[in-house]
Amino acid sequence: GQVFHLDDYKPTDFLIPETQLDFALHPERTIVKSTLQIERRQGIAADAPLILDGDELKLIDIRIDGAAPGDNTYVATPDRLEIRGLPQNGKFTLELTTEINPTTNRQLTGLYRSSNVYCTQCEAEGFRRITYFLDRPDLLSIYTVRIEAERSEAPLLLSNGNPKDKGELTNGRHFATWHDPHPKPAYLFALVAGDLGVITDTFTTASGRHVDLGIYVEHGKEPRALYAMDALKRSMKWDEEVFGREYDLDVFNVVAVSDFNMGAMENKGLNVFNDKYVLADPDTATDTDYAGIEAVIAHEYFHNWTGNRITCRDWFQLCLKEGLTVYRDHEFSADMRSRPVKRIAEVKGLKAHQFPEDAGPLAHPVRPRQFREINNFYTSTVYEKGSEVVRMIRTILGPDLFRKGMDLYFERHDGDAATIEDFIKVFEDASGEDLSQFALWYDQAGTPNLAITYDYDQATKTFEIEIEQSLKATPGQPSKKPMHIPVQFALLGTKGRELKPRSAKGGLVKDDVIHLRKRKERFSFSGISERPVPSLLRGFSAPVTLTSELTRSDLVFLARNDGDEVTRWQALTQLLNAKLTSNSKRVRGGKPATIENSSIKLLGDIAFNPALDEAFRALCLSIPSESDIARELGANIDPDAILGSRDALVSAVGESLAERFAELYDLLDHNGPFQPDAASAGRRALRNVLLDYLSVADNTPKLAAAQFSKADNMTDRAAALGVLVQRFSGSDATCQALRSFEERFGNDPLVMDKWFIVQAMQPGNEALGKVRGLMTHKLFSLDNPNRTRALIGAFSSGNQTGFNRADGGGYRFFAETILTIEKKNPQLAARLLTAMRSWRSFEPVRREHAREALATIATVTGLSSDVRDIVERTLA
Ligand code: B3K
Ligand code: ZN
Repeated sequence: GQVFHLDDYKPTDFLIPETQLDFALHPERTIVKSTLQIERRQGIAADAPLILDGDELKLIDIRIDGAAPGDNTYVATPDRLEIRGLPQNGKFTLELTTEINPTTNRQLTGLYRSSNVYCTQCEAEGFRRITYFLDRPDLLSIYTVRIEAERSEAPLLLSNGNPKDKGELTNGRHFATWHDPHPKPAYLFALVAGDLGVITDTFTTASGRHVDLGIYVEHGKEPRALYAMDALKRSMKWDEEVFGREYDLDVFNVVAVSDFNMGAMENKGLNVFNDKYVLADPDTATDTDYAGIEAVIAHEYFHNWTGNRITCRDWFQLCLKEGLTVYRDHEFSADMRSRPVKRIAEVKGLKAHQFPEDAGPLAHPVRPRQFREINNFYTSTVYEKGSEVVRMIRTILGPDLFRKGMDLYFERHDGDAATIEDFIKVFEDASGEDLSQFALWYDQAGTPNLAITYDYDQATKTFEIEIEQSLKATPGQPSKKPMHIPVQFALLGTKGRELKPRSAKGGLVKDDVIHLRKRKERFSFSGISERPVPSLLRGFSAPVTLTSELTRSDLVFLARNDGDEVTRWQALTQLLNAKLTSNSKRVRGGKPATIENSSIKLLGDIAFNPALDEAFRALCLSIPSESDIARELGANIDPDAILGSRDALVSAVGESLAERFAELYDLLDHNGPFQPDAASAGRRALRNVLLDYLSVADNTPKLAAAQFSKADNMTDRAAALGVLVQRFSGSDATCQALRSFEERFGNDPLVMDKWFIVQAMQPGNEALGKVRGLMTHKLFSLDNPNRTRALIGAFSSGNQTGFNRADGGGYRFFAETILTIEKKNPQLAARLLTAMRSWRSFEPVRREHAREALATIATVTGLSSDVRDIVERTLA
């Protein structure tokens, strides 16, 4: 396939200031007529051809200034339209008519039907599947859209912008016209038509604009959209208060559809959502679902400024809108919930997804310089690491200069298709700082490691920290330059008191931030009255790993006393990881796991400390997952040994603390109706982690079965079902719970995804047979991304022992299934396939099975560019 390079960027020869689209909707034969006002750019030769993008298109009619062009002046293929001999003055009207089939479109990009609802997904390059166009993000146009459909089939007709006109036609058809006054790139175009229920509300902006809000869902599901509406209004208000950004249209609509490749899409004024990120009520949604809805609603809304008003010049700049918007939605959730708990969750997510991506064959910079398939670059590096980079700018400049830079960004670039250079420049101009070294964060792939050593001199009361940064080679980047890394820190004395240095020498230190800029640097702090324990990388101030010479007792000290919850949690995690990895090696060598009483005591003291937030206690008690342990080990991974090591710790802690855990479990039981707020969610999280310890300690499904049947909300029900399947698969209690769940929710596929997921995650060799069996379930379909992710995605990316079976059966099944999915939905198949990116870190037997499975995919001819790109980079 073709490789695209950032360095090849060239503006278009032509502009399209105005676009008029007329849709005559039909399930199999939709006619699209587009009328484009085209202008040749200044300085472009008069004989320059106009070359438009297409994808599986059929051209029915073409006119230039109303007349049919001569046959030899244009060439139309399904993926391209080239026109020569254009009017000399370079200004003309191009009318194109194409025919498309929304029903057979199973790749879910362009115009398709989901449960009889017509909807579109155009980012990144889906608009070209609707009509021929300059389908690139730097081509901005003002759109007017007229939609015509059968009223009985589609009483609802939506597009971007403001509603202009509507009316009845003959033969039971009707129409609506929409106009979006804000110039936008084609990827933000959207159309939705169908028969849906709605909830409405209003929002008045700070400057008094009245906005009508609508959330459209399947009939009967309206009450389940109320939380999303609440989250939307809070997002609109927050963006005014924190970033000074107001909404800019008369309407804002959100539509939930059940077949969607990702979470949601920020189309101007008409966000289209995966129903998973809209629908919630206590009976069907977990606390995690509520938090996800709040975050994704906010994310898509925030794109209105960071993405839509200011878009990307080209797709290499994707992190310009995605990293920044993730940063904004993280800040929003932190303000709505508990900031430290939210931050720890982000750090866990980053380490679980982005660090392995950066450490494996798919590693790429936050701003890649080349790609074969852009859809494979909507990654956690672009999104989550991209957000970390923005967060570091704030840490380096401080909140006031950061806000000044953001204000300048909005002022200077409103209406632009911008670049990362533009973004960095606003912060340089606002602060006077030189960020050129910092900009390497956008260019260098991989997770830097900081190796840290300390030295305390009692006589001079001086504490020294030496930090050496290193960054391993990644694909295409053999050697790396030192980066500017902000390390937020404190020096802790007895009982965790912060010792304030009188002065700092050596490298640059400003307030509580060490600015590491050389490969190796020393920072020396005077006036330190006692030997301190350093608390480093507070708030996880940079996406790096640390190797420090902190002793076990230093870590225990930090886990008990650090005033920063993130470093406190990090110290505990580091302690547990050391134990879990050494035990994994013991178990693999046939030796029993060992556990010190001091670790158990530490966990108990955290669990029973009423001064700590319950959500924080839950995070501490959820010991590192099997994949966390695998990542710590890094090589020669044996998932069965890891599971043995982890279970040994859970059962030792559970057994030692059983009585007091049981008391706390009862104490945390709630009275009164379910509330989705952060404090209530934290209490449930703590109680549900105790359920696992207690069940393992007792070795009976009784408590989980009781919780399952008593539960009045999905969080507690799903947690109990998880314990039953993880710990007691095959027991009567587990089978009965699975049956009762299916009876109750069997007509709601979205809820049944939880039932598929929990079974796909059952540890051990039986999981594969389970998954194969569930693929024949009447609700299961490889056509639907949510179902596919629930079963195949959870199995391959969440089930360490079941998927990575020693006999390779999991990999062979997966390869086969990927090839089936690929024929319908290449984007989904490619995304799922990234589950195999860490194949080289397994022990030799599994590694060889994994390589063979990947090779069977790679040898298939006619693979989609999506899957070909992933499989080849994974094997490279
Ligand atoms: N911008 C979309 C992602 C589109 C993915 C295209 N393959 C959702 C988001 O990040 O908000
Ligand atoms: Zn986004």
